[in-house]
Amino acid sequence: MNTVCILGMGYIGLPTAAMFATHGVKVTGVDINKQIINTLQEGKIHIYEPGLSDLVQQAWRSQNLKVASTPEEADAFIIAVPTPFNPDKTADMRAVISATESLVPYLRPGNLVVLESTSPPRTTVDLVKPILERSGLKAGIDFYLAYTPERILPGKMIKELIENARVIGGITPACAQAGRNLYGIFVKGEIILTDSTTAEMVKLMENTSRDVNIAIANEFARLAERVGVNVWDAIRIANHHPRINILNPGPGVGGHCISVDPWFLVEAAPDITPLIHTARNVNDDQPHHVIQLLQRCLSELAGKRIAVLGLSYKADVDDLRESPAVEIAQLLAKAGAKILAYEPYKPDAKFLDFDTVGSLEDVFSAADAAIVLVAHKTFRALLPEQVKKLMPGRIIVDTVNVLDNNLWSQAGFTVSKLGVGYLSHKQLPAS
Ligand code: SAJ
Repeated sequence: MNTVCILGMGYIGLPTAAMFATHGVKVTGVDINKQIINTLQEGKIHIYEPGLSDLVQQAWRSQNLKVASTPEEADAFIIAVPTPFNPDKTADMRAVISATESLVPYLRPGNLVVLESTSPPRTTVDLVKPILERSGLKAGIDFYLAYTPERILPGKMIKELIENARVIGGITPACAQAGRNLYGIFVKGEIILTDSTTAEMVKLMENTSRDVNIAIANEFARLAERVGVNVWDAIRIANHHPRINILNPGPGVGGHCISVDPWFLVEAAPDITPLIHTARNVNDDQPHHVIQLLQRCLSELAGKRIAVLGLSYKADVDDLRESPAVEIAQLLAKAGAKILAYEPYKPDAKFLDFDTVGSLEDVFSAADAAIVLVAHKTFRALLPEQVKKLMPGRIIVDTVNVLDNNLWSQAGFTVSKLGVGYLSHKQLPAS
């Protein structure tokens, strides 16, 4: 495989394109968004991900990468476009459909087409295959067709792209093998071949399993608050058990994967997925739980000036999609609080319903209270003496367990932590 055309230059398509280009493959990166194409052509990238900028620079220097607004002929096509959900939580497959349609005129016998977008079970055979066959070519006979889910973790993408095990599901064994020939160019992790529907399920099962496990951690946090226990201590102790690995509670589950993918399984079979559905609801409800926590500390939200620390969906990434932190800031603003929010990885992000600032100094400057919503490095490093000089108020709420309660209490702050019961929270009166 000497040439690859990748549709979608987002969080997955761009690093994949750069990876192939730096491994000697001629790559055309396609995106329908002109702004993304312009940014890339200027030698910049539109995504923050450690190491990605260097990798893309290397790809440009290799002269194997080019970007364009429309596809062109290639040995292999990779579809890496978003699959968000509709307001009714059903999968929005419009981008997959139009990307697949756009490559039909360029499809030639012997080509390989790979879908990477997270998709409901059977998408490759029931949706993508019939569209591609409009070319007059037969999938599995005239061209190869496969599904390979991306499983890289934002924040560690480059390493995981190379080292993670890769699942490749073909609509025939030969299609899976063709996928192996392509991804074997840079993947060092094990390549596991299967059929396309199994590969789709594997991806959805992984993210759903994580969602359900986070939901139980969030429920444990609520229980701990009720019975007067510190859930973070309890989880640490429980995880000493050789077969237990409880995840962390937090302000909710965000991002474009874990908070979305379980719905694809619920959509596929609503009558037999009550656990998945409930876990989604528990995690979706967590921002409201955080609001209650704040309400207990401040008694009244209306008129209070609150410094919101972090807006991204998780620590040390710049991605604000489906972020519970953004939802919490919006809910607080709706309750009449005056919000100043600071997101160190996207200091220029603007929102309609609350204000943002570009520095720690500004976010604390007039606040009655602060709330940490994301465990960014900057917030982990906060010291009470520093914040004392910046913030007039002395209330701080920690939803991600980054503050040392003793240290902050000794410095004169009232610290409230998600998952820590009032009985073990001497400074807080019971609500
Ligand atoms: N979260 C918790 N508690 C935890 C772990 C995470 O509340 O113990 C929250 C995070 O703060 C965040 C959300 O869950 O809001 C999701 O974060 P994450 O780090 O668990 O996952 P993502 O969405 O960044 O990436 C996931 C990964 N999937 C799994 O770990 C099974 C990644 O490997 C996938 O490639 C990615 O989804 C994807 O693209 O599907």
